[in-house]
Amino acid sequence: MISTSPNPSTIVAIATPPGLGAIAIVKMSGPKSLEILQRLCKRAHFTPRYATLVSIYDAQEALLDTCLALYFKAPHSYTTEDVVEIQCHGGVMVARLILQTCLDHGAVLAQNGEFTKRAFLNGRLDSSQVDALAKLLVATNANAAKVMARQLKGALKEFVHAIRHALLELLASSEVLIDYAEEDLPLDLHPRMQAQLQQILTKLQSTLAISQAKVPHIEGYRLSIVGKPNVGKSSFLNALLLEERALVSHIAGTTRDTIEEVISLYGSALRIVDTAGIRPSEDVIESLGIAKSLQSMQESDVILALFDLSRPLDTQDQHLLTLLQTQTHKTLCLVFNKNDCPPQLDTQAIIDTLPPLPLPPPIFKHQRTLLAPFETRAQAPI
Ligand SMILES: Nc1nc2c(ncn2[C@@H]2O[C@H](COP(=O)(O)OP(=O)(O)O)[C@@H](O)[C@H]2O)c(=O)[nH]1
Ligand SMILES: [Mg+2]
Repeated sequence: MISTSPNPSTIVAIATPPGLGAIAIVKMSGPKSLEILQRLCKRAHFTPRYATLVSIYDAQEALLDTCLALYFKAPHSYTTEDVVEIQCHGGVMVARLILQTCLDHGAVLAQNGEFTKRAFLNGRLDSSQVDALAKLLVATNANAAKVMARQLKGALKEFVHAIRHALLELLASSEVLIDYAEEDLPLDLHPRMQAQLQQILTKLQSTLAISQAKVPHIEGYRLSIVGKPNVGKSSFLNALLLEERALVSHIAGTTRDTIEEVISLYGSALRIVDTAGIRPSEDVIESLGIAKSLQSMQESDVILALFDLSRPLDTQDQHLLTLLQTQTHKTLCLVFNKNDCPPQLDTQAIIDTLPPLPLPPPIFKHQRTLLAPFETRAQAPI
């Protein structure tokens, strides 16, 4: 454990974001927390971990609010110090007045993240938990929030401790092997150690593989809609979003820049990118847009490649197919658009050109539901 200062200050901060709301929370941590609370409320006794209804007064004894106060006695608190939480009425003013009174009574304003810093320095949280907390606070999808909640509760910490413990035991055995090489040691000690080491290695490798597979599940999937100009990419984006987000027109090259939108799908964030139509172009601006389309394709987990069912395969489609052939490690979905028009495209020729498709990520097992809004709309002439 890293030791903290022997005389820590008592820090105070408003823990809730500013703005209109029913409740705001003022939080204190440090040796003077209880004394300051007693002065705020003119009340001597607080039972640790019990909510107490109190009236709070400023230094001039003017009533500020009627609040709920919670006192956590050291070391049974978030920071392991004496901690006080005052739940006052929301809005910006009441919490600010209570904060100011705490400062008047000797507390100092907490730095950003200082409560968690103290929790870490005092051994309440380890670095995996601090990391989880930082990610939990900015989580934008349900999966990320749930994974980080487990990590914050100590799941990763326990796993690391278990591995460390097993490795320390192996270290002890290997020192015995070296120091007492002449003694009558069990004959199978060496192979047993090798087997244990292999077990640890397998566990670490499988955990790493599972964690890597979960990354897009937590951070979200990136999906690019690509195709030649005018094939219906922007229409497809709008159909997925159920809103007219991107401009749609019969003029080729309408979408110059990539357009990104995030939707939440089965608890995961799905970042959908509509791209500029890919074709050989002399136009400087269009070429910049096409370069961004290619980059977006490289960075995506899933590529939705659109083809126009109402026209025969042309050199622009072939150019796209050549590019798609290089994206073997990606999940590729072929979309044959404009199925309301008489078909002219040899779809089997396109499928045969491409390597076998890898399995889609788990989120796309719901593909039918995902495409439902589009299917509904695509049936009507656009
Ligand atoms: N008939 C028909 N026209 C479509 C369909 N999807 C898009 N379009 C039309 O195709 C043209 C180009 O669409 P757009 O989405 O801008 O294509 P993008 O250049 O690939 O983004 C527009 O006139 C659309 O209305 C479809 O499924 N059927
Ligand atoms: Mg477009």
